[in-house]
Amino acid sequence: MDDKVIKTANKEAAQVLEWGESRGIETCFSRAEKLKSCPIGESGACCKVCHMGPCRLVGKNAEEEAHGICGASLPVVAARNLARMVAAGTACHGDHGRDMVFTLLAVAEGEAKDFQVKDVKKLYKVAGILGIEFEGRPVNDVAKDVASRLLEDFGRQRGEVNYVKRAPKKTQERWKKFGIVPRGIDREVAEVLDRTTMGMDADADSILTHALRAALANGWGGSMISTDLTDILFGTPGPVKAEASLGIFKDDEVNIVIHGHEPTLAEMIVDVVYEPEMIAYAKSKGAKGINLGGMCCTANEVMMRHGIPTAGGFTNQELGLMTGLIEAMVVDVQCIMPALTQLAKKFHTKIITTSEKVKMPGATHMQFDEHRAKEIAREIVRTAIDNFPNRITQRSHVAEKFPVIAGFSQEYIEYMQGGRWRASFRPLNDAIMAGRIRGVVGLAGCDNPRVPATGIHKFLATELIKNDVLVVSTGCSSASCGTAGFLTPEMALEHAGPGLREVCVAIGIPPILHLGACVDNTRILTIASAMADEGGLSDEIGGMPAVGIAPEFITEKAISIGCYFAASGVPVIFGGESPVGASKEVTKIMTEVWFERFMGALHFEPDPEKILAMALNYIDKAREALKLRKYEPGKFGAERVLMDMAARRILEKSAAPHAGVGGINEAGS
Ligand code: NFS
Repeated sequence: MDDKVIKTANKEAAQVLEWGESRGIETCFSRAEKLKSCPIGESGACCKVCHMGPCRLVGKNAEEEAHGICGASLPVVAARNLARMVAAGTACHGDHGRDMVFTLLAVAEGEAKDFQVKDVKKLYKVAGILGIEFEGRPVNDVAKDVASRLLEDFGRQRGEVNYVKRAPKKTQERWKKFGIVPRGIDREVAEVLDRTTMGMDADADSILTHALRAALANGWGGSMISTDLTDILFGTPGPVKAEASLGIFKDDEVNIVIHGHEPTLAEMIVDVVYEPEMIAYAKSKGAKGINLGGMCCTANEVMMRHGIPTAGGFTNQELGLMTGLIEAMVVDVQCIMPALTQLAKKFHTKIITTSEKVKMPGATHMQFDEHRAKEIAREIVRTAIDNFPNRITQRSHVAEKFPVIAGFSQEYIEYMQGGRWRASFRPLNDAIMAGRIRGVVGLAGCDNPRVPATGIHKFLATELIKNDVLVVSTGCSSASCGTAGFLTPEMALEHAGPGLREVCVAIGIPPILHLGACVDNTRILTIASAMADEGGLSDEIGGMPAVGIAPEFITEKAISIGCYFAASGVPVIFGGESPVGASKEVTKIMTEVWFERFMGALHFEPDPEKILAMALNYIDKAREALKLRKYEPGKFGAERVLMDMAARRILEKSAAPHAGVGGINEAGS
């Protein structure tokens, strides 16, 4: 294996990296090589919660014998470390959800004139879930009530987070039994920090149980709120064509990258770059036009709704900058490498920060405010255009880019299985029962420079679909699959097993469905709940032939996501070394004990082949427990015939219920 392949499995990324390395430019890849991680901290055996330490709980019998100065055991220290990661991840997604609530509230109160409720149908759906009357009422009144009700989820001290009731009854019963129904998002985060400080909870199981409660406050709270309100404000996604690669930048146009997570400013920038005056302004500076691209989860948000191309996930952010073609990288929140501003000094790129919560020395700060959204978006785009004459790089290092089909919301997946009038999960459940589809895997999470970045995603994506496993992807995993050219219907013909291929061809979908950003992992929760309601499989989320995999995880957010899936009943496998690997007891709680209580688990497994084997084993075991037909490639049981596209079009002449639905749309149409 040569050097570039070891660092990143993405050919275009390797090309840029090679160019940068020949000029001595530092990136996360070179830093990952230089900075060896501390094995004590890496495995969760280091306690830093007070100033008697840090205490390092190491030694031959550390599990039983090692203690911190206060007496905390290794399992307690490891459990505390994991719980604090969950709290941070929940806080991060929770804050994102809160910002979406404030935006909806500002829109409903007429204070954010540049936005409006785009998906009234989804607003009514959410109002219905929350028990808010919507019929015959002005849209903004309903929106105000929805926003106000969801805002209560953050500060509630007693009771339950609103969306808990969306889970299947049996799943809720398990949560009640073990005391992990989340009350308020902020309360659960605060309690993790409280419980895990020095001299508090000294029982690893108790600490981890509360970590699950905080994680559920993310999955069925912060993140789910974020997904719903983003759909309400900007439209529920339906299939859309786009492109993915570092090759999306154009030599003769002003290139702007929107990077981060919150879609509010990004939505405005999408509007503004198409304004004739703005294009004329770009031409006045010598450019042929304006080219907008995305990075990380902001990319996923605007790709899902507008077909804006993505330059890739987390590890591509520095490489994008190194193309020398970007006039402005506009960042909002989360997963923004502090290295960007140092690197930008070597090029003409302006790093523009836009959030109070993310400031960087060396960046230009242009504070976003939803009350003056378009005005600020125009200022940002003009700043990028003004920078075009400063560009030194003449030509892109990378030419190749890949087509992508994105935009699979729960609403669209339901629609595609029966049309407007018969939308349901019946065909998917039937296909699983008959063994055409072996099971479902959520392939999610970050791409990591400590492994051949994006490579494990690519390996698992191809192997899973080869094994007739339907893959749904989110976050940087979607970027990894997209920049590899995997998010197309052709992927089914070339790589999927016979059963999955047949289903994909019948419905006209790729075998890997791009569900959106990391907060949109909650779409998987609501899809799994709908499948449980549909019948024929498990009557709760637990026990479904479904697994979550985050093969290159990096962030605390990913840990929080892994925990809310585990608590909801999904076995989850993370790649890389376990952040609590030092403690056998903690490992056992997260795998065996959680499986017994919730039918979910959180494993850490560095070997991609083993990850695959574990996932297939979980799926087959679930099939067996549900007494489903034994999976055999190419051999299926009887099932209902899926409607093909042609038949569905005859049935439906009326307008599609969701943006982009009714066939695959070209970007922007
Ligand atoms: Ni998810 Fe999205 Fe990517 Fe990881 Fe970061 S961008 S929120 S955390 S690195 S998948």
